[in-house]
Amino acid sequence: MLKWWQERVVYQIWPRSFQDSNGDGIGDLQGIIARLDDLKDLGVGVIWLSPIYPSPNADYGYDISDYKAVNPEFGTMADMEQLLAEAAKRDIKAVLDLVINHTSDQHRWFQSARDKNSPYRDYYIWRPGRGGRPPNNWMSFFGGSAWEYDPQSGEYYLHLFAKNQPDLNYRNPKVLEEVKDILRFWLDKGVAGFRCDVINLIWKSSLADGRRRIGLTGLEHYLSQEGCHEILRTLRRDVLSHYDCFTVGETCFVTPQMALDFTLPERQELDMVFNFEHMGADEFMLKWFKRRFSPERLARALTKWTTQVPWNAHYLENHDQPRSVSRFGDEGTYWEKSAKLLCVLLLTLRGTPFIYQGQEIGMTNFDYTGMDQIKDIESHNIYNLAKRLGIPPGLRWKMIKASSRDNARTPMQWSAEPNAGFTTGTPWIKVNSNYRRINVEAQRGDPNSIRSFYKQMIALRGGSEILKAGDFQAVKIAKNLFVFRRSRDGKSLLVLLNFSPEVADAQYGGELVISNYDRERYDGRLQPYEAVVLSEQ
Ligand code: TEU
Ligand code: CA
Repeated sequence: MLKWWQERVVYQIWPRSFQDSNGDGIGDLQGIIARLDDLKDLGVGVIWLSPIYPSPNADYGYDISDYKAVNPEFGTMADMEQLLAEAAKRDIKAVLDLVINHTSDQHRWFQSARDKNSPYRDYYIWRPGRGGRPPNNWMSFFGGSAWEYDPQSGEYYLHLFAKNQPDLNYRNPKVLEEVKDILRFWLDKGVAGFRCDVINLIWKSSLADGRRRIGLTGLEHYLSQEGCHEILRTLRRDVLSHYDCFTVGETCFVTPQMALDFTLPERQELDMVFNFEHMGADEFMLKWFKRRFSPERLARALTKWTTQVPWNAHYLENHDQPRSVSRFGDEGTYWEKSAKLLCVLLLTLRGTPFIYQGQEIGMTNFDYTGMDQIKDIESHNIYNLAKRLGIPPGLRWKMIKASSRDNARTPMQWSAEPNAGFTTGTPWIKVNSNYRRINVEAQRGDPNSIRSFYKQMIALRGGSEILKAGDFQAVKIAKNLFVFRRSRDGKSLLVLLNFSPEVADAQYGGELVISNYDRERYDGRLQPYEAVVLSEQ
């Protein structure tokens, strides 16, 4: 018997860029409320809100300065309570982002902790330097050392991400009690679960120097450590198990075995995790080093995870990743077909599908021309690091243009009105100029639109025990062809995906269930970027 968070499709909202309701150019909670009918119409069963808490916006909400309040830029606690009520009226559950590896450096705990005698000192990880240098050789996810010197207290503090995001110290039991309190605060308001930010990094087994590696020196001391499992079991036992809720871990560098250790029901830790392996299908080592997209690599990663881990959280894009149609599909001739192909892939894999705002209308990477338009701290840090390393400006910009998180953070495109109907004011970040062509209004009433196809596929999945609960088996993985079978109770569906602009020979039999092309029956040849689902009975 499936749980509700396995039956439903999740829609991720990055509030700052979703819908502005008061003309200040920043998305907000009343804006989300105004769009709930759109999401209901799409067939969404859960919304995941990226952080809605007060934040100085060093990392746009992932640096939290108060865990039990609402960012005044987004609205009030009354707005949040109204949002939860309005979503519930539409049978849409809401989950929040739980960011407990670190707080903002503006959180009152940290501000107090800068005093060595503060009771909050040990909420964070402080160490003296070594000969005027950081306590160890660990590197930050956002480039540079993972330590920042604080002159006020004469020591360094650890930050795996930006220096504005000091890591919490889970060796201090008070920190875990604070987290339990935060969970209860929101669960008592009716929140139905949490997406747990970098949750597999929260326990640092040692602060010893790390083995030298490209990028994240030190990773082996904090990646998916046993202490992290103990914390998750405690949170589940003491809080989460008392509510009808789910948790999905964002677990970078996770392996299938680690995922099993986090998510097998008998482990009583997380319900599912996001992995990143398929995101490497167009990357070389690091996300900043692009290589030609390989559909075969994408298919192999998805097959590996879907066969080795019983239940996955599947996604193709989010607020950290470039747009999937630009990356794994085609922005030109086959924009619509390839967006629909990616829709079929996401909604026919075994696991909970996560759709990111704008993916349902085929929003593309940004059309920015320079760093002055970029807001993301990660992009600026990497750009400056590349500059220090002597990488020429043209190549630096090419890296940012292809991989910047701002590709996913341009305002949601609702209509062809100014600023794509996102705001009546000046948007906090530039709207993609293609909004007149790509927007919800243009697609809502068009039965052949990408949005209409998402609506169809969400309904198809919702009505199919085979797609929701059926077994998965890869049938063929070739250069541009991915064929897999979903089966249950003697019935099966075959999914055929052609990731190329060429016609592909794919001789498989079955009754046509759906294609992203207009056809009555399947003839054994996939058109460019064609996706076909066949019923084999
Ligand atoms: O991201 C964690 C993470 O792995 C990032 O390094 C991410 O993979 C990278 O930015 C991709 O380019 C989470 C949040 O999703 C991200 O928005 C936050 O910046 C980060 O944690 C720190 O909270
Ligand atoms: Ca606003």
